[in-house]
Amino acid sequence: MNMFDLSGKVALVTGASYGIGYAIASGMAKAGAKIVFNDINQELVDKGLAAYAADGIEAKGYVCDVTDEEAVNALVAKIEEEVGVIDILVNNAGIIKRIPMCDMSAADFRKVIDVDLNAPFIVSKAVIPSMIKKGHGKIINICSMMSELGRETVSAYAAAKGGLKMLTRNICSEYGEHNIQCNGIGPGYIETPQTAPLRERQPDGSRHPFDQFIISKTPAARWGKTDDLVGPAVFLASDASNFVNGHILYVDGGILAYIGKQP
Ligand code: NAP
Ligand code: GCO
Repeated sequence: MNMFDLSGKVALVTGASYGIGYAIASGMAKAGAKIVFNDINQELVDKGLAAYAADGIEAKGYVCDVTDEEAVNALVAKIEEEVGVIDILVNNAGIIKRIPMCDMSAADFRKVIDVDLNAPFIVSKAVIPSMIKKGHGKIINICSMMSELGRETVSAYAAAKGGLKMLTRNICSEYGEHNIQCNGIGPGYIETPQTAPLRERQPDGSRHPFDQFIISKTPAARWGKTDDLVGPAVFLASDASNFVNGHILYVDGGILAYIGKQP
């Protein structure tokens, strides 16, 4: 079972002050990894550091906007100097804007693409050279149900996450010969701040219509929890997945396999 041990590995998880990134980073820490994370401002980084410390995890946090290539290159150089070469990268940072496409500005569309697709390119490009020198590396891109499906109001997000699926496959294709495995995790609908608007109780105390819809579309009949993603992430970060490459591991309670319950 040592194949799942991450001891001696440095893991960078982007946007990991809370939410899915925090859970994945915490799980990797418990598997032995040294955790490094970034977030968009010092307040969030401090919030994350306090949370990791409360969980007994010694993490290092840095302020960095993942869309800023110069800042990302400086961050990776600083991590390599202060912590060590990054063995595991989780491209987790992401945003969503839920706006009907014809009402969405090009600027809003570009912003989502910038964070959810351009940034994983930028950060992966920054860490791959040292992974090649070291002779191994793991890149895990946090994809989505929207890597496979569309729905109203999430055109930019679906385009980005669909692109992220193919960027995952291309990094696999281009760098697999250097013993770098690049895979994706496709979470289903997970209880985090990002999906909180879809789960808000209605004024009459009833469940949000979208909440009820997702329950009917999920064989597990529940929203996912961030902890549901930890095992899959540790697997893809570990030696247990050294011959798994270009794969999107959907952790969705069965949504993609299911036509949905008859009303
Ligand atoms: P979240 O709660 O909104 O957290 C996203 C994190 O990324 C936040 O800390 C956020 O900081 C950070 N971030 C955003 N833009 C950034 C930037 N430019 N530079 C650095 N950090 C940035 O989201 P989540 O639900 O945990 O989702 C994490 C990832 O999983 C995202 O890629 C999301 O698309 C994906 N995902 C989520 C679900 C779900 O159901 N929740 C399902 C599938 C996939 P701020 O607070 O400043 O924005
Ligand atoms: C939405 C949700 C989804 C989830 C996730 C599903 O508005 O449909 O935010 O996009 O965030 O990506 O996998």
